[in-house]
Amino acid sequence: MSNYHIKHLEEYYQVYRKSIREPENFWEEVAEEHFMWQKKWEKVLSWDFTKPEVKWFEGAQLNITENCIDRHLATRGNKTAILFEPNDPNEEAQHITYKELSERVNKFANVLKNQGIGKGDRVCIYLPMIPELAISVLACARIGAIHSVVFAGFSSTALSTRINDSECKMVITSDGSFRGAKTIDLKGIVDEALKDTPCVQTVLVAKRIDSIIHMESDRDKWLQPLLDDASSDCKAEVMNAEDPLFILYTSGSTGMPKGMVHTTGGYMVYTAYTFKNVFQYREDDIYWCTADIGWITGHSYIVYGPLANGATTVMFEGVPSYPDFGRFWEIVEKHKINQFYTAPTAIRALAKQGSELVEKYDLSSLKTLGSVGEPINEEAWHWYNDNIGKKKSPIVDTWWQTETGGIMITPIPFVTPTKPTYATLPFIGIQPALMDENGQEIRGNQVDGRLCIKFPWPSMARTIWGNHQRYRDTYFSAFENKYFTGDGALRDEVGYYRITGRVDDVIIVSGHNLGTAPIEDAVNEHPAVAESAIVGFPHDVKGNALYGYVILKDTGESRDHNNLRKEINQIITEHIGPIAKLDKIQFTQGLPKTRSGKIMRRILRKIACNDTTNLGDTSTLLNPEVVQSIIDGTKNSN
Ligand code: 6R9
Repeated sequence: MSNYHIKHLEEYYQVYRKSIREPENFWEEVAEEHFMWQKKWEKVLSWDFTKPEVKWFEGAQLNITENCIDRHLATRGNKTAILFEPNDPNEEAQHITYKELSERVNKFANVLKNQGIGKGDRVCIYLPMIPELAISVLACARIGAIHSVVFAGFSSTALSTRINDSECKMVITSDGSFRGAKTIDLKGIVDEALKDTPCVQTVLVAKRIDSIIHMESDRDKWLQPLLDDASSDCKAEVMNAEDPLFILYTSGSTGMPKGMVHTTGGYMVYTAYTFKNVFQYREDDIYWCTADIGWITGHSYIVYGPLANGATTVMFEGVPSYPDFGRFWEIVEKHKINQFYTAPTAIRALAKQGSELVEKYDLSSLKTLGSVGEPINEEAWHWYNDNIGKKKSPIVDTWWQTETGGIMITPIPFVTPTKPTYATLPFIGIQPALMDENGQEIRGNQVDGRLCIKFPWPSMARTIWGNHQRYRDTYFSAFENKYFTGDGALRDEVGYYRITGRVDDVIIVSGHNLGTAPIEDAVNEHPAVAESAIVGFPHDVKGNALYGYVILKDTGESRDHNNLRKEINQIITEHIGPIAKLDKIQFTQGLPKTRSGKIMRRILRKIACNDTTNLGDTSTLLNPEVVQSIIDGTKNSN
């Protein structure tokens, strides 16, 4: 038990050291004490990063849903497992107990079986944030089918690419979805996507918005009548620890998304263990992660990690701006949220609205705040800390990736002293390394380099679906015997890590390495600036120069752009040095963003280089229309 829940800094260092010196003993103890296995492993770990091949708990047998559901029934049967908060605040929230979850997952699992789905088959799930999403994920896991959740904001083209890549036999969707004041015709998007997906035999359709939709005979089936007829008893399929649990696509440097494959045993152990510690979850807490289950954050920290701990996890269907920008805080008050986990992009959007809407609500239940997805800039960090956490709830800035399956570098609340914009210390069992351009590890503190991980951890992705070579090339070829994250990081004088942004975003100006994130931080310090993105463009003398895209706060008054440019560069000079000054600044209304809120720098880079002939695939952007307006605005950059 002692290793499972870390309570102070000294204990963190102790447990950390043990996890590094004897990783196998360490993870074996965690796995043994806290999970339900049908058969124990023969070997805790075997690995070879040159192939690469990693196996955890080889020979063990289990089913993750027995760990997430069945084993809680005796003691937590009537406890809420999933608390569903609908898009419309006037629609009643649903409290789904562990007992009810068990029945619903079993029924759903039997429906899948009755429709011919078995172990190893791929099932694509394209659903909004409604209970059926979590339930269908768990139903697949129950019978050993591999789920591939596609975020329900992706277009039909993106959906069909993903369905075909992993040859899904079935698609689970809904008639439509609610998103703020809008309704979205999800089934229409699926119909479009399925025009060219010969692998799909069946489409199950959940009813959410009660719209009239086209049902393709022989292919499309309403879910509810099938559930009504199904038994609520479904034996959990026996899975090997290394059997695939799911595929989740992440975008890469080429147009083809990478289907990251996660396996069962190690993923379960690591997501459960990180959840417990990173959020300091206690038995009666109500935990809310605002991500969508379509992303890795939702897989690991809405579904699997919380449920494996018998937690109450909130699923929110809506958006932060509906019916107004106070919605998140209204929900915190309504459900007395104890842990709140969101993304910097949401924090910045909410901060832009001021603090009036925050002050209307009682946020005193909050104990821990989390951030994930991109570096959190200093201004956003302080706003979050001051206005939401009231300076008493620690912010856990959690760095990790779809590929890592679970949180890798993070403070542990009430254990690790936080520092704005720092993800702080490696989590238990994680061995980061900073590398220089010549492939050498940089030792000591107050250094920066490319962030690698030099030892396997249980929840790492094992391959890219159907393309092991690409897995090797992308992650294991840049640095010998190390997993390369693609991110840059610095380690400060006490050993805290700060993620400085994707290494592909590092720009070398006059021989100096400049990360875009710290420059953006500096620009965002200007009181008139809402958001910014920095890219490099070629320069005769310096090699590269810096181009800044800047969104101004909407104050209603007009500002002198040339003065602003001077002031922004003055702040950069103060924060980083004159070397980081921007050669060009373009004021814009928006920035091209991926659906998970990341700025698409690739596009901005091309525009800055005046190379707009081939911008690549912009169809998966949240706001494709913004691209043309930025191109049109380049003539006003200076
Ligand atoms: C979980 C998730 C992964 C990339 C990652 C990094 C960035 C995520 C971060 C962060 C700085 C943090 N990132 N968390 N950068 N600080 N706390 O977001 O997975 O969508 O695969 O993105 O996101 O660049 O490499 P994913």
